[in-house]
Amino acid sequence: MPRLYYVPHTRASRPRIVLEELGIPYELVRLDPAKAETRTSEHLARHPLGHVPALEDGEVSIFESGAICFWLAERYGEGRLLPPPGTPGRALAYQWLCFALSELEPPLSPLAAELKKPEAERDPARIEGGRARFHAAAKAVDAALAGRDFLLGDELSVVDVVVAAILSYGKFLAGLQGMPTAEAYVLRLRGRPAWKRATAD
Ligand SMILES: N[C@@H](CCC(=O)N[C@@H](CS)C(=O)NCC(=O)O)C(=O)O
Repeated sequence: MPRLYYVPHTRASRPRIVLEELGIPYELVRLDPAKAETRTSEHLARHPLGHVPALEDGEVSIFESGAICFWLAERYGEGRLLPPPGTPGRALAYQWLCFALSELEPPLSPLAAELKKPEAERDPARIEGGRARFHAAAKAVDAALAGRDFLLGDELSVVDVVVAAILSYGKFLAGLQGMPTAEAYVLRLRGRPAWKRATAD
């Protein structure tokens, strides 16, 4: 049974949503960063930076939320959640995963760090720049979703989980003004029973 090392309200929610979408049994190991449980030697052996998520699944021990989501779909999806390897659909899945992790997500951590500061200490140019970078990438997703329910077409895939999770956080930090399709997509994904179960506690 896959074992997911997990902290709520973090990137570890992505593979948990995928596990819930798959409907397979899994073990959830909750770690508390406030008690340094992500910095024990055991956890550092699973993840060199002591982050979550990390997954153990038989002989497989991997980290990185995107890689874990892809592995789970390939191993347990039985044709769901990812197009077969070597198809145009799989090529698009790689494209959107890489886009999500290298274009859509990177502006958000510096933006969140800036917004955490007391208002008088914030740098408005950094906030504006971070929001503009996020919006440029989010607009590409908004355009790609025109006329389709999911990024790869009519069926949910793991890239929707990763992209919608990032868009959801970005919506909180920067809004999705002028992107009604992306906004509706985030709300639709967040309303799925699997998403609700995975993020309820
Ligand atoms: N690129 C990694 C990022 C992992 C990451 O930054 N995890 C954060 C939570 S979102 C974490 O583990 N924080 C707790 C800690 O460092 O103790 C992924 O997508 O899995």
